[in-house]
Amino acid sequence: MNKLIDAYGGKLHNGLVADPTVLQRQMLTMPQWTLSQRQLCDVELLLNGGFSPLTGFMDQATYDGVVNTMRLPNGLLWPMPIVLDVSEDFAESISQGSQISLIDEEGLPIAVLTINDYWRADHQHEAEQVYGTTSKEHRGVQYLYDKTNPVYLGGELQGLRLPIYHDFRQLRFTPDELRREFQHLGWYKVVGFQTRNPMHRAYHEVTAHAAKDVEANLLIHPVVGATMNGDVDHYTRVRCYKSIIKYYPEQSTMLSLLPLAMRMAGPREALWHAIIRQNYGCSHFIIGRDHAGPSPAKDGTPFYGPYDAQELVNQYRNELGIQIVTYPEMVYVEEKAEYIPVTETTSDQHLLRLSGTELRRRLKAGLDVPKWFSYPEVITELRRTFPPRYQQGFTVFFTGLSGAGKSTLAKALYSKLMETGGRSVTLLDGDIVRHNLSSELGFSKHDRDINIQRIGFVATEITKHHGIAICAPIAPYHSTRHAIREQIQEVGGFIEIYVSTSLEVCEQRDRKGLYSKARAGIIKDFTGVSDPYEVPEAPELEIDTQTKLPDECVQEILLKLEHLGYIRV
Ligand code: PPS
Repeated sequence: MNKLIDAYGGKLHNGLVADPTVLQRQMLTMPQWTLSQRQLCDVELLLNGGFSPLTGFMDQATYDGVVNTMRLPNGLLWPMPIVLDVSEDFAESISQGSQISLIDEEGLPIAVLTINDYWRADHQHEAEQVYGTTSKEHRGVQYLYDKTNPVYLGGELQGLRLPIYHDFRQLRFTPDELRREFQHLGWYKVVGFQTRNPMHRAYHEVTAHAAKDVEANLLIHPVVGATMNGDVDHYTRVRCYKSIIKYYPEQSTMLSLLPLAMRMAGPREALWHAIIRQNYGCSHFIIGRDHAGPSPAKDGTPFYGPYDAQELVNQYRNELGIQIVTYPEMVYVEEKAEYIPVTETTSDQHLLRLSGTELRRRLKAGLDVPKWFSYPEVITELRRTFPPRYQQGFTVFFTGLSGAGKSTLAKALYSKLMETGGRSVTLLDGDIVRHNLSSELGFSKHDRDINIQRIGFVATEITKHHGIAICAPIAPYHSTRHAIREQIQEVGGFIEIYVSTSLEVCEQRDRKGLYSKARAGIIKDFTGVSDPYEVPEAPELEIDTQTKLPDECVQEILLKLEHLGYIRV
């Protein structure tokens, strides 16, 4: 089984040209398509043989066959459509038979695609067939509807190079390299394990049991390609995987990273994962509970049954060149102080489980994670990435009219936090930003949006690195505020404070004389006078500087931050 053959017995595909120099020169005159992260992952697996027997993107007939019947034109099983999606505009520049250059985000040429087919995608039909639902609450479907381009291209690939990685190089093996490594180690039976999560004790139980049951070596083969929002980043996960290898019998287990972009398509995805693992040289593949299942719909209904993936793969097991090892959920039984398959538990036993949401809550609150759930090394790694709230970064975002008191409050808050010490605090006041970051911008909607996006970018970086950003622009538009809230909440806290001082009071104060100038028409597009201000709908705090002194307002903010857990007063 260690010969370099693909999942269906052919030669493992290698799509790289022997001498890239000539091709690279020709690419200069071709239309260029910048590959998204997902597309780059697909191209890599098409080129390195991970998607064998596929050697390029599917044409329409192949795509239709795969979407509707999970089969390639030659009858072989293949459950996932693999096409290159491009924009309408880009599609105007191509024709059948033409060649395009595929580049990565840094502009590095990766491959040439010779187009043999292109067509308008039917995303709804694809969602129904591949995901079994058209609900955008399914993360894979949401990606299809919101992030997948409308025109699909099919054609053959000629690869210049595989994408370059600088992280965990010693753990990145192509199918060819991994098979050679198995051969080198004398591993003739290898059971593969797929994961996109940090591995805790239950995962260890499943994998160790599987390896023992089928008398095989174990390959931990986590996906590290484009992941979905909210997943633990692969850097953290890989450090976790590295730390648990020592819990397996010595020299029994290997870790290798798979640059796959998951679709979260449950049963179909499980089948696809099995075929890919055979290409990577595994003889067996583990399918556990809810394999590749997305998070459930908002009302809690899961998109697939917990064992749907096992059922589908079992149905086709005779057609696969890899053997499937299925496992029920492993649960911790308190009385026995051990993990056992849920199917072997009795109703009088206490079963302990900890959901991902509960784990996140405990990490955020700095609470204990029980020993039965995970390993200390894994929890240490997770705590480094997800520190408790009071150690996380956050952004305090003041918004309100000119003269509302934003800068005064921002400065006072800055001083109070600096007085307490122990945190790095950055003040991004409206005027400071305009002077340093956005000096060329005016006050049109377009320019104001760019200004706020820049503030958002800087605040996101500060928040990500566990600092505190205090921003105080007018930020008059709801949609822009919302966009940066979403961006910042991915990496830490976002506390919006609406400084609701009325236009009349701001105008009376008129500290900088700008309102008089605006009324006289000397300043155009002035917020509140000749330009809109959209009042925030649900800020974390609303502060009225008309009824309180600045010191009182700052106390209110500090108490709110403490209440939310971001600081400890
Ligand atoms: S925005 O809309 O968020 O990009 O505005 P911001 O960067 O906060 O800049 C507001 C400061 O610029 C001065 N200024 C104006 N404000 C509003 N509208 C117009 N047309 C305008 N022209 C100049 C004003 O001093 C604002 O400062 P603050 O601190 O808000 O009073």
